[in-house]
Amino acid sequence: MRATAKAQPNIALIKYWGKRDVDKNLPAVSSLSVTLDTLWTKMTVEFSDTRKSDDLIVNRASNQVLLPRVSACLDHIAGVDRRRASIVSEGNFPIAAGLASSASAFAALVVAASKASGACHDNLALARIAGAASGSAARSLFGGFVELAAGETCIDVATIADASDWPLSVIVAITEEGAKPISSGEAMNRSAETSPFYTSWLEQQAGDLAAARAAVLARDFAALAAVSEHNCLKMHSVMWGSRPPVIYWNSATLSCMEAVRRLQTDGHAVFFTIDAGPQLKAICLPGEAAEVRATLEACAGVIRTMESGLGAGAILLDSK
Ligand code: 2P0
Repeated sequence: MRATAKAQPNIALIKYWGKRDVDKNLPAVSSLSVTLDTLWTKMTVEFSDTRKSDDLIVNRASNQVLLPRVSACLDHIAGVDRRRASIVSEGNFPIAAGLASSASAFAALVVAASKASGACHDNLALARIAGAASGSAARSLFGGFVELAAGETCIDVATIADASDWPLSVIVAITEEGAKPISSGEAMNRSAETSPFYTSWLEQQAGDLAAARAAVLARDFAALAAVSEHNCLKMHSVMWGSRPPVIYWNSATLSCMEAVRRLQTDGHAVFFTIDAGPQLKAICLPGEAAEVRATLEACAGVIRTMESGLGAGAILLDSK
C-alpha cells in the first residue's frame, strides 16, 4: 500500500519537441537521451481506504498545480476507481526550470504507484504511462543511453547502451533558479501551430536520430557532439521562429555556449545542449569534467554548477 521509488532526470541529445496527439501526449518525433545519476527525485505513494482525495507534497510544500496531472497518472496505473493516495516528492535540484524535473518525478511516481497499488506493469508499460503525463519521463524509466521511438499510436523505449558502456560526464550550469516563463508543453504546441521551421524539424529528426544512435554504438564522441549540438540549435530555431517567439536563453546561457565552443577549439572533448530553460548542459569525457566545470563556473551569470555521470533507470527503494 506504500512504496518509495527514485528516478534521475534525463537530458535529451536528440530532442523531443512537438506532439503527434496532444490529448494522449504522444510525441511527434523520436528522441535519444542520457539518464543522469547524481540528480534525483524520490517519490512515496501511499494508498488509503479512508482518504477522500489525493494529496501532493513537493519538497515539503503542498502542490495543487501539479496534483491533477499526478492524479491522472495514478488513474492510469491503478484504475479510476482506485483508493486515494498521499504522494510525497522530494528532489535535490530546481523544479520546472529546464532540468527535466518532471521526467524524474513521473518516472519515480509510476514505479512507486505501481508497487503500492499492486498493479503489475512492466517497465515499458510504466514508461508509456509516465510518457502520457510527461513525454520525457518515459525515458527516465531506463538507464544509460535511451532511445524513445515515437509510433503512430504508442511509444517504444529502450536502453541502447548502458552507462558503464560509455561513461560520460554532464556538467549543468544553472543560470536561473526560477520557473520557466512558458511550459514546454504549451511552447511545443505553439511551435507546431506557428513556426515556419516546424515541418523541417519533423522531417529531419529520423536522420539526426540515426546519426546519434550510430555515434553512441561506435562510441564516437565527435560525431555525437556534432549531431547533438545541431539538433539542439535546430529545436531552439523552431522555438525562436514561433509567434510569439519562445526564447528560453539568457545572456549567461550564451556565455556558457561561447565557453564550450572555446574549449572545443582548444581540443577538449565537450559539447553543449540546452532544453526548455536557460541552463546549459555540457557533456564531456570524464577526464575533461574538472576543466569544463571550472570554465562554466567562471562564466558571467552562472549561479552554480552540478556534475553528474550517467546512471540507471527508475528503481523501487522500499515498500510495505
Ligand atoms: C526533451 N524537452 O527531449 C525536450 C527538449 C524540452 C526540450 O521533453 O509536454 O516536460 O510534459 O510531454 O516532458 C520537456 O518536455 O513535456 C522535454 P510534456 P516534457 O527532453
